[in-house]
Amino acid sequence: MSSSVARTVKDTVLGLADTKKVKDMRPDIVDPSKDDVGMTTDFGIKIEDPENWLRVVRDAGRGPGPALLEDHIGREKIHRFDHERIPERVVHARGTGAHGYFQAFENTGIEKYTLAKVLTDSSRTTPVFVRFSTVQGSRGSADTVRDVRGFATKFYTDEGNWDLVGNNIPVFFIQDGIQFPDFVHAVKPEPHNEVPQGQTAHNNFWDFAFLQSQTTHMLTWIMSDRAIPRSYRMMQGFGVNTYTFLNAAGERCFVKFHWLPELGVHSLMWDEALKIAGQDPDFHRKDLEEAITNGAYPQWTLAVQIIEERNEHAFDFDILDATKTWPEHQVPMIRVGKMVLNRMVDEFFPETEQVAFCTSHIVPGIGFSDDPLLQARNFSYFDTQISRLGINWEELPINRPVCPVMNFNRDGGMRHKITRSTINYHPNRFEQVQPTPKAQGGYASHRTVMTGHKDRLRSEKFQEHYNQAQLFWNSLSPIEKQHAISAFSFELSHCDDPLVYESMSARLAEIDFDLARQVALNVGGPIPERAARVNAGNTTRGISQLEFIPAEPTIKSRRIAILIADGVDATQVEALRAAFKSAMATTWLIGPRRGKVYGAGQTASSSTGLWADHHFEGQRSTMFDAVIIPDGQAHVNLLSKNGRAIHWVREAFGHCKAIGAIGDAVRFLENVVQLPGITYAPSTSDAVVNSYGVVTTSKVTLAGEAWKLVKGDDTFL
Ligand code: HDD
Repeated sequence: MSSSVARTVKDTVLGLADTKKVKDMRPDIVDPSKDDVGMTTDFGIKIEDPENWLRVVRDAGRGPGPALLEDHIGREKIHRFDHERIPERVVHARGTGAHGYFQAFENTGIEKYTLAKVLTDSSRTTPVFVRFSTVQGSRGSADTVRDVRGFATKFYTDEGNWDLVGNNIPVFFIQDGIQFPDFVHAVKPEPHNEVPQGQTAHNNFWDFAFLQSQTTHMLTWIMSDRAIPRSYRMMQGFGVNTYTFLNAAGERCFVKFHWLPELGVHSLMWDEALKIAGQDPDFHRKDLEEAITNGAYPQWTLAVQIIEERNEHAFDFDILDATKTWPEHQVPMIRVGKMVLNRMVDEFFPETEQVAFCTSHIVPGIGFSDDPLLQARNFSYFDTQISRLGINWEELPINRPVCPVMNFNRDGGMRHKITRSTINYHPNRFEQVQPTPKAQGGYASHRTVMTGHKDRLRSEKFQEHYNQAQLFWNSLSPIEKQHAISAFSFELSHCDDPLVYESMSARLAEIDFDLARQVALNVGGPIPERAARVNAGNTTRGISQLEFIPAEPTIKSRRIAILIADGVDATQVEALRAAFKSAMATTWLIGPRRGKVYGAGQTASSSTGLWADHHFEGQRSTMFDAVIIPDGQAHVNLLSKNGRAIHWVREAFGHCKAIGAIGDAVRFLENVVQLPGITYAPSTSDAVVNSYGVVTTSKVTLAGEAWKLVKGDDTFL
């Protein structure tokens, strides 16, 4: 009964999410809450007893004897269980996904470059499925580890599936896909002991990183705050590789894809990320679910950078090199549409685990470039799906297109489709299943003249590995640089082979003298006397996270803790909750125990009281974006004697979170918690201001959303 009620609510809330894809999958959904059949085997017979194996009962007094292999019902159950696991993804094993839609903006002018209707037709809503992931760890690893995040989008367009398989970082470790197995072996847990999990902080990774100087630019990104996002909803996405657009006139240009999050780009602090990995390893997974379930649908703008064919060689880097960005001051962004995620999956395995992306899935108007990383990817993804899911993986509900599929590909393990025809080849005497001319939508590759000789090499510009690493470094704000220095130092401290940490810290002098010197000091590397190369101080846009603060900061979907103890001003707490709710933030009452906490004048015997969602130990400050302490003399006295409550606020301060206190609670902050740098508002006001934000009874401002980019005070952690 209760589950059917919950189900109805979910469907109503997500009514808007009925995209063509969601409808397409509906016949495959079974709903046990609406069951009128009862329990059956997989071959459909009704089961009488699922709890007792068929046994030999010798006589009434001695109880049952041997179990019989004959029990086909018991055997089927065990067989099915024994084979539940499939190989996890060889990289990006840990992830989560959601459904949504994409809609092109009007009048973007993008049809000048591409005939892809998904991008040009603003009247269309294209269903999407997005899977976010980490790279290094296995399926059960923690969400908040330092790592690149995968950002893979499947567009179910009317012209077929387009998979944009990107990351939250715009460049990659290597330039040529032939090195991918070596790179992945080096980054993954070491072969002799399978350590470490969810980390690059080990000898083999940094050994490879040093020996392959092409990784340098990527290293600066993954040691920055980008590699510890606050939420999947607060990260950029990048197609990384260079693709091509083809327009109706048959003209080609080069393109890079970008996702810009509506909420801005925000990160955790490293100490926070470490703690959350233990306190709640599913932090990002739950965050996405919480936002979507509460109707705070995450949203991104899709933007493209375009380089016309005639300008391919006009840059001092090779535009087909995946270790290089196209600096925004040289190649501007064109915003082409928005993506909204508005529906969680019904079941994780058939949707999120079985979704399978392929960079080779593109639609008319989009093409590949000669980027050697992309070319290798185009082979690798299809191939890996065969070992993960079998050759008919494209027939699985989550993977099949929403447009018609018709061809003579046949058979193979687990074929689902039944084709009614005497013909299974082309051409055939009945002219069944004809190709579509280009003018009517048939996919045609760009006609390109090719001459050359076979060789294994990279272009000269591919040999330059440090310019953009330095550009990235110079473009960070001072505090972001400090964070990156700490990150390099943490990682290299975990390498115990001096050959590794000494050579790698010396390499950093190619990027920046100060970076190299500070890291070397921290990790015991050779202290450089000068920079290995001149740093002219060039900077570019789109690097520092400070640039991604939304014009109108919002607390929509932010988690706000309200600390309470007996004697709290309960009316004020209710008012706070209502105010935050109307701003679409979630509030959580944290008290001395989960259960009833009584406000001033409330008693256990009356049916009043506030329900604390967690006790101080149950959810730490790390789980929240801001904390507010309401008024109430007795409650403040109790909090003042509670070491855990005091630590709660001090830790929030150390992680640069907005902290608010009202009335008597100001005394708690001032005299007991003793936070430095706080301007206490006049006693008549209900606001407390710290350098990280303003909290009032109706509003939390997260210091212009730059709140994580000031240096936290380590002494409070
Ligand atoms: Fe990859 C998975 C992103 C280079 C081979 N990759 C995978 C996923 C993402 C990326 C987001 C997870 C997809 C999902 O959620 O199912 N990969 C990238 C990016 C790259 C990149 C942005 C650089 C531009 N990858 C890359 C190379 C190769 C691969 C060079 C091989 C030559 N990637 C794979 C794979 C995976 C994969 C082994 C594992 C699971 C899967 O494909 O479906 O084939």
